Amino acid sequence: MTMNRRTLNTALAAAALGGMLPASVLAQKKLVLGFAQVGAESEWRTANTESIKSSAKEAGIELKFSDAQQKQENQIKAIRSYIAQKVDVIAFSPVVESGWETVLREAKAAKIPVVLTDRSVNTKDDTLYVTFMGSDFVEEGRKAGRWLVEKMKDQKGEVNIVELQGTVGSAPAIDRKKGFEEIIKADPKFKIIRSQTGDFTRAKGKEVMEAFLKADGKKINVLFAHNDDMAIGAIQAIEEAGMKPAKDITIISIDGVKGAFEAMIAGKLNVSVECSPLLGPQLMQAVKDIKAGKPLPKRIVTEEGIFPMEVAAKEFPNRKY
Ligand code: GZL
Repeated sequence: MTMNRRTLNTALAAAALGGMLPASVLAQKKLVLGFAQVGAESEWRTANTESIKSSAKEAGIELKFSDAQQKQENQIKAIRSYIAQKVDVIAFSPVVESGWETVLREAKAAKIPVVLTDRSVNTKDDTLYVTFMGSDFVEEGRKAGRWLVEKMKDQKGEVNIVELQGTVGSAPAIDRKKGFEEIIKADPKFKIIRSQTGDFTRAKGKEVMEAFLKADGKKINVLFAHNDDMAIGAIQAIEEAGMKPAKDITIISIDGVKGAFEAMIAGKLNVSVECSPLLGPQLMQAVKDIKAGKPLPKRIVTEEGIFPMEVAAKEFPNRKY
């Protein structure tokens, strides 16, 4: 005879009341996840935070969440507080690649598993984390480079590029630069004439682009921005300098956030390489799998596309972030 869930629950409750089962077994303890977020620096980050919070709720996982305002010391403090609170799992998106081994060793000593999301860390000891889930930033840089090579294939003279880098020392900034340069180095006409960090924010992106324009103005043919927010800031600077974004200066960026689609539909951005922030569901599944003792791959890569302005209007209604 099979019992349905309701009957089973009634029987279990009766057993507990009868003192046969401890109530704690019934009121299954909620899993607790401590998440140390980078900050709120970009549209991408806002969407990433939303994905994590809504997925935790949906999964019935108690989420302890902190915003480090892009400061490593704040992320380390948050991780230490999660260790002290004895959470079940710790997850975080490391603001920069280095400086994590000490705190990760403390988590390991406390037997609290750690999941890296979005960005990875520099460590030789990969027992310090269970898995790293996120994009392949080198491939994102390659996609940007391949799009530019194709776009400029009939261009005879020099192609002068200015680059707005992401946060100094962060995995996306290091790897996107690496992938982009790997592709464009095949043709000497491509020259990166200026490169500086805009820290992934619109404000800094605009400020640095203003300096680039002051120094090289009409000489600039292309802007490669490591994220859409810096590209959107740069677009404002280009317009204020009396030039036409996406026409006088070809603009390539990465993330694929709504603001980028709006800029492409307005004809001010040429292409955005997708970098999905929607890691929440995968993270919650990983938390449950870890607690259920299931093995996880060391690396889980998010699949992503590339969106040139020609397809932006058609694709925009499908965008989830
Ligand atoms: C990439 C993520 C980057 C985004 C930026 O996965 O770490 O950080 O590209 C965000 O928009 O600030």
